[in-house]
Amino acid sequence: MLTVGVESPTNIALIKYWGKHPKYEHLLVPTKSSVSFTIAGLHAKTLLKVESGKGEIEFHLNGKKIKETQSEFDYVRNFFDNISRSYKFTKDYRYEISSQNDFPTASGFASSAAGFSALAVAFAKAMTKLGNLPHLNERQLSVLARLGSGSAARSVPSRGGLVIWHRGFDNARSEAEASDLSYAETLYEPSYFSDLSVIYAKVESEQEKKTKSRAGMKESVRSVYDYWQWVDYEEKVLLPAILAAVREKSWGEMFRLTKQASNNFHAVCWRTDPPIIYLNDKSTEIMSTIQPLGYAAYTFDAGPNAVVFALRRNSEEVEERLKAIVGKGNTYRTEVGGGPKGVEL
Ligand code: 2P0
Repeated sequence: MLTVGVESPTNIALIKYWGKHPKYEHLLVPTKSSVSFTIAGLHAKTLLKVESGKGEIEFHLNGKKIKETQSEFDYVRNFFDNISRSYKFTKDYRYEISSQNDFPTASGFASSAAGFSALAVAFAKAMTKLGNLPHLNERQLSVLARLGSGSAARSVPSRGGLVIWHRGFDNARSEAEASDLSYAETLYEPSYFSDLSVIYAKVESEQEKKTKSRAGMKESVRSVYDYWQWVDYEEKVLLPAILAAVREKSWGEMFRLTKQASNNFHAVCWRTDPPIIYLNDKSTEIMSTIQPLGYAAYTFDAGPNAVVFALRRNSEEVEERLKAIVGKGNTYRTEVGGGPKGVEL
């Protein structure tokens, strides 16, 4: 038996991924490119044990065995089915996966991005050791992680920092090319963002039920009447504008555009039929508190918790404002961080 361990960070998007291209849906190729910060201190640690078998999977998440009937198991099974199309040898092994999120409870986040990034990197390492695969480069690894969960592609680049995930399909002449061209890479390393802090604000209670991203984005692509106009605007205007602001270290402009991108994403969710409403009263209170500040930005994903970026010199004050809304134990301050690492066994 061979065991490989990988620790991988989560990421938070400034320009969101929300929808798969209908032609390449099974390959998790997105309708548009997205941009994210890799986050320090929020990791998934995954141990992968591999032995001869027939593609069997055993999956433990945070110390609990996940049953084959649970949706988390489906995601993992889909991942192995997906990669077995390219790598036939995948089905010659049995896999035991133990994944542990070391996310502070105060962050309110449990993301599939960190977990699938760690699993994809661990799988590739194991298969290289077993002689089935050559050493994969980061681009190939991020494609592999994407086949587990789209946003996981952005957690793979080893330098972390600000990462772009290219939608890729524009220049593709085949399905295989569309898949190979849709990868993530670091644009700026974490040290470039030493002026910035990242603050998580947990709003949701544990039992809140929400629409899962995978199902929600499918409904948005199907039913939002101007979905493709939004995609076009983000791809051609908003994304390049955010990258220009980062290049110039115009943080105020980056904050302004980040808020706009988050609002646009939630507007798309609202206009989905039936509507998807991820934000609650506390989320909108955070929006109205942070919106006027030139030195901070909020962004929200598929849930009511906020991630706030702020100038480091203002970050204590911003965290105090957030504490006044969500309560003292519900914020977590961190920074932009690096990519995945091997775990010593
Ligand atoms: C993002 N989200 O860019 C966006 C913003 C949620 C809101 O990526 O179906 O779990 O596994 O590819 O990666 C969540 O979607 O979906 C997500 P799948 P995923 O971070």
